[in-house]
Amino acid sequence: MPKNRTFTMIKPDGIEKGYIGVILNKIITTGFNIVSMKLTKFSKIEAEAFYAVHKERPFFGELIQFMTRGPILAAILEKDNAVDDFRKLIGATNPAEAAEGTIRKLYASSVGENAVHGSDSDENASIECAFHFSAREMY
Ligand code: FUP
Repeated sequence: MPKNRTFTMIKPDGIEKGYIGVILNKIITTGFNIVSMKLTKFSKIEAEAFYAVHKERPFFGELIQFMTRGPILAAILEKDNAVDDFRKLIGATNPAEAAEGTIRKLYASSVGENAVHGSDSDENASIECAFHFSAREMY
C-alpha cells in the first residue's frame, strides 16, 4: 500500500483524563509518523461545521457541546494505508464494541466520549486535515 495520510483528534475527554501521552505512544509505536500536530479548541461554529454530516442526528447537540468543552489535540498522521489502519487502531465508535487493545477499548468511556477521532476515508482525511492545518503546517 502507498503511504497516505489521515486526520486524528484526541478529544476533550482524552485530554481531561491525561491520556495524551499514552495515546500518542500507541499511535507512534503502531508505525504512524506525525506530520502535523496542535493543541487547539473548537468554537461552536467550527465544531458544527466539522460535524455537519451529523446535523440531523439526535446526538448532534450533545456532540457539539462535548467537542467544545475543552481543548483537542489535532494531528495529521502518515503511514501505509493510514486511513484504514488508523480506524483499526482506534476501534469501533462505541467502546463497548471495540476490539481488545484498541484505543477506544482502552481509553474511551462511551459512544459519545470516545477519546479519539479518525477519518473514515481518504477524501474526508484531506478535508479534515485542511480544516485544522494550513498548507505551511503540513510537513
Ligand atoms: P466514528 O467515525 O467512529 O468517529 O463515528 P461517527 O462518525 O459515526 O460519529 C462521530 C461522532 O459522533 C462519534 F465519535 C461520537 C458521536 N456519536 C454519538 O455521540 N452517538 C452516536 O450514536 C454516534 C456517534
